[in-house]
Amino acid sequence: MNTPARLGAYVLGLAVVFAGAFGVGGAVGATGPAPAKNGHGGHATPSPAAQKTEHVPGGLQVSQNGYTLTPQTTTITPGTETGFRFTVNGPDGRPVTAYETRHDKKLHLIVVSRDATVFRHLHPELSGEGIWSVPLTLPDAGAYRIFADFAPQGGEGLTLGADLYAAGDYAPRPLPAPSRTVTVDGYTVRLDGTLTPGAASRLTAEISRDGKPVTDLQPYLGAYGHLVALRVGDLAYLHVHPDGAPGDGVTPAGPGITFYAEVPSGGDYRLFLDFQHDGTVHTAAFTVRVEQPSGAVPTATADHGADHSHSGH
Ligand SMILES: [Cu+2]
Repeated sequence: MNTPARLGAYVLGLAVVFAGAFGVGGAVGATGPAPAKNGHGGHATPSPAAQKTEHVPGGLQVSQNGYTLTPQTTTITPGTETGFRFTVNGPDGRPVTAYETRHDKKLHLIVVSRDATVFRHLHPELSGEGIWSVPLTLPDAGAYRIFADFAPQGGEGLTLGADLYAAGDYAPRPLPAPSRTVTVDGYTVRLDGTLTPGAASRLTAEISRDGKPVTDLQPYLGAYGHLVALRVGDLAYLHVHPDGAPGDGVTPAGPGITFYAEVPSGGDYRLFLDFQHDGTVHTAAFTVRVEQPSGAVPTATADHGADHSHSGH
């Protein structure tokens, strides 16, 4: 958390999370709308723009690059604490037991309701056999998505997603209206910045309490803030960390936390910001509408056409 290299990794992570499954090995290409392998005389190095169009955002797949998220529990009772267990099975089929530590933890577990209103950010315990477990209580019946954000030892970071169900009568909630200011636990958090599809976009969260800027935020997971962004509709997962880190001599402990985020498309997003103050972690949830630039082809795919729906090609 206190080295330039680590900071670099954060920034690099932005590029990897949404811009690039290309960072995690060639196998990923097969999951996207990849160009025909035999065609075009074997492009050894497709342009970065072309790569961008092929990647699949994190969290949409239960299995990727040989790693599979395997919940041992898929249905729970709402309002009741459940010992939620899962494994990540590696290419050999066995539970992975060795992980890289990233952002202070070996694995980050995010649980979100399908309507993107309920959010949990948990850090399960790992047994020697590779079984992760964590107490989990979900408030309401319905469908949930779990995300395991991790890197196997020596490997690249992955976010795998799986479904989880809380039994009972389900009452879906409408998406909260877009808002740049939210209040949580007596704190007011304002979010500034414009998310632009396909580009690293600067976001700033400013935290105040009782009308006064909070300037003594506490480090949480090696940062002053921790932001998860999910695309509404498919819960594509974007894990973003701030620009700067506690103790680097330049990053203030509030009131502003700066992030760089890259979203893959226009649409609605839910952003969940964790921050720690006075020993407690708080989560501010925003709905952000991202405009697709008018007339813009998402990336440099004009030659092949992003929507050649009926053309015979
Ligand atoms: Cu975490």
